[in-house]
Amino acid sequence: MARKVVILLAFFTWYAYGQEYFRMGSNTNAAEASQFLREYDREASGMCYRVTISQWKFVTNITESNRRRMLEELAISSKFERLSWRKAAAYDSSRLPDAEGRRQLQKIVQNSRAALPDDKFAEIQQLISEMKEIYNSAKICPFGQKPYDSHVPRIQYPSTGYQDPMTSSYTQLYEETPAYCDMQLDPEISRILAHSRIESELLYVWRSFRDKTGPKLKNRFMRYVTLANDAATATGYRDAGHQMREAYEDSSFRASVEEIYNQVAPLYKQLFTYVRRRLVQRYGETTVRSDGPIPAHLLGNMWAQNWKSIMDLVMPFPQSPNVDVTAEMLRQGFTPLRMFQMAEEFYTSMGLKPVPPEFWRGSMLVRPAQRSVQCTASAWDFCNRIDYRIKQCTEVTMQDLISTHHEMAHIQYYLQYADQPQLFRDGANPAFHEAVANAATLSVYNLPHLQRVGLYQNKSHDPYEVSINFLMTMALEKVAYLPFAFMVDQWRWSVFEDGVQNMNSRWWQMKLRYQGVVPPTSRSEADFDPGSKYHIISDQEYIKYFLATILEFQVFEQLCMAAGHAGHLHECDVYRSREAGRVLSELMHPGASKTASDVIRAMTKGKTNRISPESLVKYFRPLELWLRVQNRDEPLIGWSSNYHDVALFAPLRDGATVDSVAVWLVAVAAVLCLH
Ligand code: X8Z
Ligand code: ZN
Repeated sequence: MARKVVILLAFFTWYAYGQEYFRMGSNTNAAEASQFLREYDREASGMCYRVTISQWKFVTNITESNRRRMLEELAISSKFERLSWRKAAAYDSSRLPDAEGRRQLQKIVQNSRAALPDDKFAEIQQLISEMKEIYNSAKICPFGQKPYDSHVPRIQYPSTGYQDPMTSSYTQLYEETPAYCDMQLDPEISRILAHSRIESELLYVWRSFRDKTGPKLKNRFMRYVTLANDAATATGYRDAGHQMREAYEDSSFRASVEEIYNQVAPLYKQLFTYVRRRLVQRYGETTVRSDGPIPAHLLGNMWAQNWKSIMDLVMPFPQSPNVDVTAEMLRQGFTPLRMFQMAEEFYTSMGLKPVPPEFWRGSMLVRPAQRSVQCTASAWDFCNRIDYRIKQCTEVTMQDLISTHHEMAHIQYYLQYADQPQLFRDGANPAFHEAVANAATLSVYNLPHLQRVGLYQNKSHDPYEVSINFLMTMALEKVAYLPFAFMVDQWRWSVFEDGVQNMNSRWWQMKLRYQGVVPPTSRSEADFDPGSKYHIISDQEYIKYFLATILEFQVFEQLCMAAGHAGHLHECDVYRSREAGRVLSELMHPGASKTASDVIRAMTKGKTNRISPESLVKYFRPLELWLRVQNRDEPLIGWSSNYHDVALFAPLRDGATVDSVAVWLVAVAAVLCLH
C-alpha cells in the first residue's frame, strides 16, 4: 500500500511538473497565477533595484570592479528572467478572470528570449555585449595622418579587462592602433561631422568610422539574427521583427506606420529640396547633384539623421537671429542646479509632482572632476518608489536647458506611474516616454516661453523671420529625422524576415528610398553600414523614435488645447497651465497598464485612438508654406525620377570596381520596382 502511495505521489509530482514546465500555457489555476504575479512584482522590483544601482555605480564611476559587479547583477537578473518566463508561460493567461493579471503575464512572456535553451540564451547575450564593446571601442586616426607610422607608440591593451569564460578573449575585440589614433564617435568624430565644411575631411571620418565598426560586427550580427529568430519562433512569433512589433498591440502595425510615413513624406521632401539647393551652393555640383539624392556625409551627422548642425548653411533669414539664449543664461549667472530647479518648477507650475529629496541627494548633475563617467544624459527609476535620479554633465547652455526639461519629464513620468505594479511602470507603448518628454520640451523651446522666463527679448527683429528661422531649426531636428527613424527598423525587420543576404545593399536601398541619401563612396557587402548605428548592434528597437517624434506633437497639441492656446502651434507655451498638467498626468498615470490606444482615446476625449501626424504637419505649416515658395522653381521636389543616375555617380566618383557598380545597378532596379 505504502509503495503504491509513493508511486502515485511520484507520478503526481512528475505530472504536475510536466504540466507547469513542459506544456506551456496549460496551468489554468487563477489563484495560483495571481499569487505568482504578487511574488513576481516583489522580486522583480528588488531585482531591478539591485541591477539599476549597480549600473548607476558603474556609469558614474567607471572602474573594472564596478563593471564586474554590474555584470554579476545582470547575470543574476538574467536567471531570474528565465525562471519567471518559464513560470509565466505555464499559465494560460487567457483564462485569468482579471484583465490586469492577463496583461502582466503576457508582458513577462512576450518580450523575452528566455524560450531559448541555456547555451543559446547565453550566446546571444554574449554576442550583443561583444558588439557593443567593439562599437564603443572604435577609434580612428586624425584626418591627414598616416595610421601606421612606425615611430608612433602602440596603444596598450586593457590588461585587466572583463573576461567572460564563455567567449573569446576580451583583447581579441580590440585592434592594434597607434596611440594618436584616438578619435571616438563621441565627441571627436561627431564634432567634425557637425562643424567641418571640408568635404574630404567629412568623407574621411564618415568612411573611417564605418571601416572600424562594420566588418568586425557583420558575422556576429548574422549569428545574432539567427538566435533572435530562434527565440522568437520558440515563443510563437514568425520572426524576431514580429516579436519586437508585438509591443505595439496593433495587428496592422506595419501598415499603420507606413501610412504615417506617407503623410509626412511631402513635408520632408520640401525640406530636402531646399537643403539640397543650399548644399549645391556650398559644395558645388560635382559633389551634390541639383536633382538627385544628397551624399550622406554632408548633413552634419554620422547617419544623416539630424541636420541641425548645418543650420549655418541653410538659415532662411541670416540677418535675423537664430534664437540661442546661452549668452543670456551666462549673463544671468545660471548654474546647472538652477537649471534643474527651473525644470522642476516648470512641472510643478502645471500642478505636477515635485521631485523627492532623494533626487537632489543622488543625482549627478555635473561632470565630476576626479573620476571617469559616461556623460550621456539619462533619467533613472530605481524601482523602489523612492529613488529617482538624473545623470547629466550639465553645462550652462540652451541645449542643456532643453535636455534638463526633457530628463525631468521622464522623472515626472516615473513619479506618476509609481503606484502601478512593476510590469506597468513604463510607457503605454515603447514610444510614449520619449514622446511625452519631448512634448513638454516643445513648450520650453519656443520664444513666448523663453520671454516669459526672462531669457529672451525680441526688440528689433522681424517676428516672421525669427519664427521661420526657429521653425527651420526645429525641422532640421524633427522633420529631417523622420525617414531615418522610419527606415532603420524597416531594414531590421526585412533582415529578420528575409535573411541576411545583401544586408548592406538593402540598407542603402532603403536609405535612398526613404531619406534620399547615397553613400559618398563605394560600398559593398564586405561593408556593414547598419553596424555604424548603435541601436542596430545593441539590439534596441528603433521604430519607437519614429512614433515618438509623431506622438510628441500630438500630445503637445492636446496640452495646448487644454491650456486654451490660440494661434500658431509653434508659439504655444503650457507653463503654469493646470489644465495642461491634468492632461499630462492622466496620460502618464496609467503607465503601461492600459493600451496606447486607450490612453490616446482618453487624451483626445474620444476623437481618435491612433497616433496621428496631423499635429506635426500643423506645427510646421508656416515653414512648409515658406519652403514651397523657395522651391517654386525647382523642377523636382525630392529625388525620385533621376536618382538612379546619382546613385551610380557616388561610387564612380571614387573609382568603383565593376562589381560595386553591378551591386548598385541591382539596388537601383529593386528600388525602381518598389515605386
Ligand atoms: O538613443 C537615443 C538617446 C537615448 S533614448 C540617446 N536617441 C536616438 C538616437 O540617438 O538615435 C535620442 C534621439 C534618437
Ligand atoms: Zn529621453
